[in-house]
Amino acid sequence: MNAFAVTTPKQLLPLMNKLLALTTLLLAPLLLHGAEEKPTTPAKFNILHLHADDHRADGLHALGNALLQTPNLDTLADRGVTFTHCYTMGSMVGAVCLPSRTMLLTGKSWLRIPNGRDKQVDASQSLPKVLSAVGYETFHVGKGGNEFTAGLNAFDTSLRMDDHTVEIRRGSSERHADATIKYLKERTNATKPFYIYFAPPVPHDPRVAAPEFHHFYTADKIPLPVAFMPQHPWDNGEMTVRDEQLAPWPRTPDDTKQQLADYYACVTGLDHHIGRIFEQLKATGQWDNTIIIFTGDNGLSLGEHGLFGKQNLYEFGGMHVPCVIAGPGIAKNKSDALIYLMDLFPTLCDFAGANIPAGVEGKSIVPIIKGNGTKVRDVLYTAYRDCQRAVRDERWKLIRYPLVDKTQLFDLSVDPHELVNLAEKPEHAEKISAMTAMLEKEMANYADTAPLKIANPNAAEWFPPAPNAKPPKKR
Ligand SMILES: [Ca+2]
Repeated sequence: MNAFAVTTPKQLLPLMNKLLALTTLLLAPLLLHGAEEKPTTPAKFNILHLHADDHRADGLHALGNALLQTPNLDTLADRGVTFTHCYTMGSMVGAVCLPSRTMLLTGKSWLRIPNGRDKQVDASQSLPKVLSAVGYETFHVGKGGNEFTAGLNAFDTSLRMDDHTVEIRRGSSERHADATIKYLKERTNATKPFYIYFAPPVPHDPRVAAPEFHHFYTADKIPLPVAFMPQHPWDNGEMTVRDEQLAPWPRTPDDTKQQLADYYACVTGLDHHIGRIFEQLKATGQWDNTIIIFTGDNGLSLGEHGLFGKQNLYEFGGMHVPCVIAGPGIAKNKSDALIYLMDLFPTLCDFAGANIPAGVEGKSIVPIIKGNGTKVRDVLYTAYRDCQRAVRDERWKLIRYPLVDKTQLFDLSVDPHELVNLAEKPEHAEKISAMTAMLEKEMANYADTAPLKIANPNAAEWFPPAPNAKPPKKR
């Protein structure tokens, strides 16, 4: 059966009306004789959304990291659509997770969800509510901190596991998978389709997995990232945020390799336990009936450009995330369309046959998944607080740092790791003007009024804190 044959209400309406008329006609004699047959509703596919925490866009073997061992999640890329250019739009706080998750569950852009926190964001039209209204049973298991609480409360069941200590975190993937498997086992006779939002705090730091997963990776065998630098070339406005303090300054090759090894161990552990969920789906006959989505809430730098956090706009950095969608009726494909995580909101509505609520700004990527389109927007903008703004098209990318009056221009077609700043070359002045205008237009579209130039910019040069200095105050 084709997944989309049952999920496009406009096309289906005439057919459904005909079917209803036919059913009524056929059942009329039975009903007259007191028979108990009831008209059945069309079957819908289950939705399993696997949403990892701080998962890099290249964070699977199938997504380009040859060292990583992720055999289970790789099967999704082997049979579904891989979106290579998916992003979260931006963040007004260091915890990029928070607005990212709120945008996902509301379908709205970063500045239209106040600061992403529960009390200021309306959850009445959140994704679980919308899917529930068209007959889905909704289940969430995941972290409770830095989350859109009202959105989580909108699920029929929401299990929060706050895995703050290192020892508890070691078993996080396993416990989240256990809870999901238990849910699947206990609903074997359920008549409703499910929407599962599986969102464990992995591979977010602390980067600890069960020992068997750490054995897969030896630090000295891991190459340094292509864009490794001991220090970012200037103050990007968020140099000492919590995540950046996870590694010493200047960044060292040994420490960076160890952090990569630990991160990879967590990813492989997550993949292993997701494999157990897949087995359970197969055991209960749901595998062929379930659309599976794998994404991350935000990306992460791991030594690139001297950074270790998600508070930056580099491609191998904070906003770029993995996105793979597989399931019934979805053919294997790869798309470089510029998409946002919030596009999943209307996409899931289309899968489920739900109307998209007013105010949703994401765009359904179902046409791309179906092979009926190649893109949903021409350019993509990302933002971090008031200190970084970026815009990219298929080839060019501009990053602007207003607080220190710095600009970067990259030709991503030849420089995917963003190593050669063309903004320093006068022949690119025209391109910078065009990209700046493009950025201003996107900012206006998303109600972003932050200035791209300020009157008295700070000095760009940056000096790391002394090794034993007190951690800087949180802003
Ligand atoms: Ca995160």
